[in-house]
Amino acid sequence: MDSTPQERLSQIAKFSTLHPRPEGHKFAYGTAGFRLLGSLLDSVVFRVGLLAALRSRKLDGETIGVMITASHNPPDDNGVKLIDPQGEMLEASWETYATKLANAETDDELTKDYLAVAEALKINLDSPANVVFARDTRASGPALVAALKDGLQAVAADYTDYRILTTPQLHYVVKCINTATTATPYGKPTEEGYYEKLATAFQIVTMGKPKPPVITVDAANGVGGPKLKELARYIGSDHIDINVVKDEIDAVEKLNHQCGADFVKTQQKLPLGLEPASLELYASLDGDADRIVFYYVDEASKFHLLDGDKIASLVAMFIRDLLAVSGVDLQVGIVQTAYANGSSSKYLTDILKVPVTVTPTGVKHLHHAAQLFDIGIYFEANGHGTVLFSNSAMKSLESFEAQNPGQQDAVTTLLSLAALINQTVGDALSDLLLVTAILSHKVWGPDEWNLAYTDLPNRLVRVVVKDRMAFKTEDAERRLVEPKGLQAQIDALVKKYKSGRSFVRASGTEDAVRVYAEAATRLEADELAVKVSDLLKVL
Ligand code: 16G
Ligand code: MG
Repeated sequence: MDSTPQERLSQIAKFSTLHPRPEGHKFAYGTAGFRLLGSLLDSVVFRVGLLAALRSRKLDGETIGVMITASHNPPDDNGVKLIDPQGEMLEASWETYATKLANAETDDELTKDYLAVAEALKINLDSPANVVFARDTRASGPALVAALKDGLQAVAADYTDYRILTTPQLHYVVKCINTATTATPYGKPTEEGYYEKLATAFQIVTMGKPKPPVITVDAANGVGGPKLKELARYIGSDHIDINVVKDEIDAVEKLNHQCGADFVKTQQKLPLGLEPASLELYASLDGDADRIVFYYVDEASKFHLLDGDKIASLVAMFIRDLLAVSGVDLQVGIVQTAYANGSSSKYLTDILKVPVTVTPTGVKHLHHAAQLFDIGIYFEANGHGTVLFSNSAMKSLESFEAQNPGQQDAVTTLLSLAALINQTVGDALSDLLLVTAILSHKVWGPDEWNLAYTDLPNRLVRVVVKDRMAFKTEDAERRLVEPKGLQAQIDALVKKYKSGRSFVRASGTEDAVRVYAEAATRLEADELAVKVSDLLKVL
């Protein structure tokens, strides 16, 4: 039944009074959505409900996803982000509306802002709205889900609660729902559908190959633990051996604590308490399982990190070789950020001869750049990433007439890889299967994988400054434009170091700037990082 604008206003206001905005906080929808202390998020999540419904209505009732998670952040934090119909990140122009609604001071202002967005975008508020949502394992999750439901009810949106999922699982579900009646349905829009699709694809990709190396996975005591165990059960122990550790989801305070992908990558060391066997393969997920890094220790107990750059290189090599065998002519491209180790970019460009594009940090930037290739491989060094097969690439592969069994094998493997890889967003579980499947094909352990190139020693430093917004960059964040004069000082320092490289950018998720430095030796990389950081301290 159609309602009047007045009735709508009062309905939203009625619910909104139950979710008052905490005073003195400025909220911003950033690279990872809204993210802050869970106790401050109630009003924000309620308002995200309003926005999700608007977004769905704007897109003719296509289903929008809302994920409640704070990824690798400490247990008391939480966050919320929207997922667009094809399983992509929210369209950037809508981030402003999200920020606007979140910051409305009063219930009145909120309803006005809401109607203003609807009017500006010509949204029919009586049309259907469909939203699905899920959360990670954080203690603040259930209360935030209640706030979200109130937001959805306030604007009469239809919704389905998928309860606890990894972030990439929800992205998968959103895409499945919105492609269900198209010529290329993505899969069954359920958690089981996700496991079935990945398990079947993994079995096909590795058919006739030896079992991949046994892998021990640190699940950061987050949602990835139980989900990975379930996935492993679908695949079966005849095909893969996955040993999950750090899977205490009920010990909420242990989430991401001295373990997980972010800890291992930034500290460049093992999760606390892990006692690795030499030359065995290990991996760490983050708190919502959209990110993964691998590692191992060698016979001399030396720790070796196999990060997003190493994953990209392994995958690029494998796909390039399969294409060469198959004879299908498709263009492969790699997308990295400024954080990619210089050695990886050199290996990809000079040895594999695959074009490398560099974008600013943040999944959405890499994702869009990867869409420009037939097969676009993107990974951030921190372990976020996936591979995108364009529609035309899929058609070429599906219609290819193989001349011999070798070609047929290669094409079948490529097609199953496309099913194995979660193409909506980087997915730690899917990436884990991708890597292990490649290792199974190559009959490699982690040390053989690591041989492709040697990382330049590097250091990442977090520096708290007075105003991080004063740091403006260009050239995919590799150079500072402001504060004026600073880049010239960095250049002068970098010149003194063999294979030196350093850049400074404002964090999108924390109130700080980050300094990255790499150089020929560990000592020099550390020194360069310290010297560049010192430049910032005088500001
Ligand atoms: C967010 C981004 C991640 C990026 C990181 C950078 C998504 C889903 N996540 O976690 O891609 O690497 O921010 O953080 O886009 P920073 O701006 O604090 O360095
Ligand atoms: Mg994450």
